[in-house]
Amino acid sequence: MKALLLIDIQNDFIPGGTLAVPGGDAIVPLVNALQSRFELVVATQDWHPAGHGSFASSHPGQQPFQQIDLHGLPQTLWPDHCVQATPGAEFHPALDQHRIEAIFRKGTDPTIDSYSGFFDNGHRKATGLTEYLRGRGVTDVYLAGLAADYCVYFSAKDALEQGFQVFFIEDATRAIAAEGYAQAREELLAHGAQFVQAADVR
Ligand code: VGL
Ligand code: ZN
Repeated sequence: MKALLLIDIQNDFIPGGTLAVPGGDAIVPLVNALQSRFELVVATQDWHPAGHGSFASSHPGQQPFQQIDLHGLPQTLWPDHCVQATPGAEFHPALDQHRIEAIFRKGTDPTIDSYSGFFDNGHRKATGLTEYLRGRGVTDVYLAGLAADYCVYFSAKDALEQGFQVFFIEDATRAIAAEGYAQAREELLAHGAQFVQAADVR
């Protein structure tokens, strides 16, 4: 049984948003077409409280994209993004939501970031996504969404670790930075992930 996991297709990650992923809007038609090929579609939503510890604005003197230590974990600082209940946190208006059966929100703890849909960055707390998918009999997880080098990558990595077969739908993702994505791709391949194109998903 396969499931489609839609990662963070939210306004702030789309051109015009505060943490725009180049070409992020181009994936939406592909993602919409993909949904009918799956019995189960699940989404994640980056959902930060205002003043989240991953925001550069929470650290006087620091700038977005600098690296800091956040309570013992390395942290890239980001522009404020996906603040709970703001328009930037909403799914892209063109994203077809009617087949999304569950939404897993992450990044709600102000003290720790959460790129993966499965765990926070310290692997301290689970979101419940693993049990949800297992409970539905899912064996194969197909990933699409934003950003390829952050939340899609970390979700894919955790999905592999949790024992799922992982299919990364490459043309239904976009990266923040090409170098980071190239490295992430190599690592996922080495751990058994498969990279596929949307047209090849049946
Ligand atoms: C993401 C950076 C910060 C993502 C979320 O969805 O890839 N990236 N928060
Ligand atoms: Zn975030």
